[in-house]
Amino acid sequence: MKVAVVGATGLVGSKMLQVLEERNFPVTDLIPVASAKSVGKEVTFKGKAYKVVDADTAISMKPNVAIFSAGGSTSLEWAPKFAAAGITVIDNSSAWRMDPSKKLVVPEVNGDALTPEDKIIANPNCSTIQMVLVLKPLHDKYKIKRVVVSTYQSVTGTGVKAVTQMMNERQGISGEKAYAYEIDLNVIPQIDVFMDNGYTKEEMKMVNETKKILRDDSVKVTATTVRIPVMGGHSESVNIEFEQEYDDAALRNILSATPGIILVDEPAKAAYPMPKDAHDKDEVFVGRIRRDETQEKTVNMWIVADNLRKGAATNAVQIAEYLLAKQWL
Ligand code: 2RA
Repeated sequence: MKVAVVGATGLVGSKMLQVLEERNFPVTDLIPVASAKSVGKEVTFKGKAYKVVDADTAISMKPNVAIFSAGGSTSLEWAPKFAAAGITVIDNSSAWRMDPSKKLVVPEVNGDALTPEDKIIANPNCSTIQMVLVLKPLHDKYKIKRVVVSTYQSVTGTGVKAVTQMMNERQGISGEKAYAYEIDLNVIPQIDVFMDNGYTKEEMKMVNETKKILRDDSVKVTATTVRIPVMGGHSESVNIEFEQEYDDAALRNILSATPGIILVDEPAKAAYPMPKDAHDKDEVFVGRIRRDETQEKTVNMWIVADNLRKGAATNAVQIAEYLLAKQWL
């Protein structure tokens, strides 16, 4: 299997290489792709060095699949060119997510929406992925009426520049800024730009992508997304109101029986999910499950996942695995 990774030198791109290797995806030839300034550099994959090439060269090398994490503008320009050459694109940017002709996929949730004709497939936003994996089995059982989510998002979601800013501030070193404000010892209640409705793009991604992935526009979602100075992953406080009454034990059993979810929920032992424990793991961790005592048919919970893995690289590779299993690659 010839696999191109577009954006191979970035934070998510290099995580994609790590995940492809860890999961033994049958890569016979890796094609790392990056911008002109990185062409000629080398990346290591399965102990072998591969030279970074540009997008045109990558197309000429005829990969079976191209996994993109290179930003929206690069995806808008190049994904159609890869697809036109018969190459299946799995794109981690937001460029195609809300395009009605493109599938937005978390394999465990709506992988069945995929067809062999899908040549550009969108990987959802990291904060959406970890939430919908939890929402889906509960929606199937109790029908979700409304979701209120507040996120606590790692600086790794922004990229290397943000991680460097945080570490510089922590060490009292001045340097390049990814954010308008200090991030260390601070929180920034803005991720991406503000829309006319007063919500940020990140918040509206969670609203709109959740409906698309659950294939149910009746699910109401409202979100507040916040950047915090941590590394290991994104955390989310989620309040879910159901149409039907739920049973506490049954809800826990449903979640613990769902592939990809690990319950960490023993208050008596102060056991709950934290980014430091989710770091570099593919699962979504759920804890602090408790009935909302202010409203019937409503539950609170805390959801944590590594945003670079299940939130990006692993989900994208799992889409490729799904297509491979169907023999569509
Ligand atoms: C973030 N979800 O955390 C966005 C993009 N990765 O910044």
